[in-house]
Amino acid sequence: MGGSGIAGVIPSLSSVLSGLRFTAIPFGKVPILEIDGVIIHQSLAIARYLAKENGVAGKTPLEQALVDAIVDTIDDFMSMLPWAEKDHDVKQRVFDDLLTNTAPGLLQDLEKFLGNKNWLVGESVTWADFYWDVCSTTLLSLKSDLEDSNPNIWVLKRRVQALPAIAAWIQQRPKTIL
Ligand SMILES: N[C@@H](CCC(=O)N[C@@H](CS)C(=O)NCC(=O)O)C(=O)O
Repeated sequence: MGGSGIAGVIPSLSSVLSGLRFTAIPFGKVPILEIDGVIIHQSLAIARYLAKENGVAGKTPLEQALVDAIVDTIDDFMSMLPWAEKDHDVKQRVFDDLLTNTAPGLLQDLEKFLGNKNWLVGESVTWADFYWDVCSTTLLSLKSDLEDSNPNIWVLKRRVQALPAIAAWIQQRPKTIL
């Protein structure tokens, strides 16, 4: 800031934005969730908090550890995808490679972990199942033939989407174009 006249007393846009960045968005990234004036950042920390609050984090500490492990396993793969790569050709090549050569192994491992169970962990739905549903929707939008093998994890996806609250949300949520 600085200068004389009106320009000297009105803060510049950039100083307002940088102020917002460090007060409202502590680490400068979204998503964030504010609970009673406390801001939580990091999507998985937010999801885990909401899961605990709503009884879908796993019934025991052991189940919760398995839920976290599955979420982190799926997230490891989703984070390898170079979403922010600016070079279109490089981005396309890395996406193709990961979806063709790496994703099938992950899906096979998830299929094995799920086995014939109804849910990934425990006897009822957890946020690991929700996370699988969300991430697999993205994966299918990028490579639809991933659905051609590992049938049980796709049945699980449909099971999650058939839950009344999830089905209602799918009807009303905004459409996202990748
Ligand atoms: N690991 C973080 C990643 C957060 C993140 O990278 N958010 C992006 C949007 S998807 C962002 O806010 N970018 C703004 C920036 O980097 O300035 C999470 O899962 O919340």
